[in-house]
Amino acid sequence: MREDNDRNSSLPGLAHAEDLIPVAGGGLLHRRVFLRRGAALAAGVASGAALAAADSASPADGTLTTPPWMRKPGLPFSNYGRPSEHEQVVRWISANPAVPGNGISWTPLHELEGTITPSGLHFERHHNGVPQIDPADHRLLIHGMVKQPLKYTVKDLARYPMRSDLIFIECGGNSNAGWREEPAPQPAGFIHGLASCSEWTGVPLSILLEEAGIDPAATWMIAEGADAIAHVMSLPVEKAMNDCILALYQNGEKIRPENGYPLRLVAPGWEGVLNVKWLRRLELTDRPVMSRNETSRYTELLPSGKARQFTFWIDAKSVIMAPTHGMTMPGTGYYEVSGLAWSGRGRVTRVEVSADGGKSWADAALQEPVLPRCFTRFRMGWHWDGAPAILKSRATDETGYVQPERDALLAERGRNGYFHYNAIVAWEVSADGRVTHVYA
Ligand SMILES: Nc1nc2c(c(=O)[nH]1)N[C@H]1C(S)=C(S)[C@@H](COP(=O)(O)O)O[C@H]1N2
Ligand SMILES: [Mo]
Repeated sequence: MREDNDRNSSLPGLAHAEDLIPVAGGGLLHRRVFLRRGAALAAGVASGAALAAADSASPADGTLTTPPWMRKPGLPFSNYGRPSEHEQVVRWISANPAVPGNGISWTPLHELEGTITPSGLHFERHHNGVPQIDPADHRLLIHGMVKQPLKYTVKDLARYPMRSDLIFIECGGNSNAGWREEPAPQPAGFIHGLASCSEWTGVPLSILLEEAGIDPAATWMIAEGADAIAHVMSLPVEKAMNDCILALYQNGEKIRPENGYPLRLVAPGWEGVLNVKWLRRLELTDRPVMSRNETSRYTELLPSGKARQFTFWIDAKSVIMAPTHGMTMPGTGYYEVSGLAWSGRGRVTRVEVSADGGKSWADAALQEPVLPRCFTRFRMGWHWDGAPAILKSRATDETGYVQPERDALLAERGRNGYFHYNAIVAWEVSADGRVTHVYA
């Protein structure tokens, strides 16, 4: 988050810049501020210190000192790059020590920018650990209700036509702390970071299914992974033929072992559990397999006594990533409120932000490109005057679906929920600048 250096500063030029007139309660500014350079400068957004101020990197005469790293050649080349040693951005692991290999690690979404998740920070959800697969000994079998069963090596698959899609994957259990009575005292990524966004490249599944020849009576496809639990999930054939990818690459390089090396099913817009990692078998059938993860898990018992099952789709969600729980605002003045929005059903068409707990809303700027089933970055100018505020964001997708308030979601789904929580998230900013997760 960018901020004003100067405590209690007003925004110079505000009176002359129409773009900086507040557009909603609590000091939200017009989104055009981000689309016009001139307006941002007029607002005095730049926070560079005055030239006369001396600090460890520059004397008072307006010159710069020569730092040690300019006095000798730098390090040699490296075969594989790593983040700077000054950056310690890591996944947060919450694994069950009683069940080896079962657990999760969270993407620190609040510490990242843009929309692409670095591969080494993609969230992880394993039911039985990461299998150490030698690609030479890995096969994909397509069988069941097909004209001819087919078996592929990884090298065979690499010869087929490929496509790339920027796609988020989100666990159906993401954000499930929202079902608890008390708001989880965690920053955004450690409540909502079982969602990550990558460029996935691989073979469109329809090509291979056509090659095998699907029996018209087959309505389901059962996908199995090569991990010790042999994770299995059922998908309708229609989805398999429509847009599923057999991914070999993630962000330009071979998929990381923890995300499914050497081969994973990507089911765009559908919940994470269907994106079977370490894929080894696709069986065409006329009924779902009724595995644990599509019966006792990733389903929810509704107040009516019926359970939601095979819900598949990820509904629209948005979360403000900056500021987030645990931060302290360094002072009043100008801030950029920024976050991520996504929907499994297509493009995000609108994200509104509120600084007064939802009494008034203003449209945030959506950063281009806005792609279907991909993270969308939103940004909103905010002048914080030091009064207590409650920040919220609300996403709408191209189907017209609007992200619900928490009360509305609880009223619809009841209190047995554990999965598929997508309600509006609220961060309270108190007068001393502390930011806290609240239900409001
Ligand atoms: N073979 C296999 N595939 C799997 C799983 C698994 O444990 N084994 N976990 C599923 C779940 S519940 C999710 S949310 C996603 C997580 O994908 P990621 O670890 O690449 O983020 O993978 C899915 N595919
Ligand atoms: Mo999941």
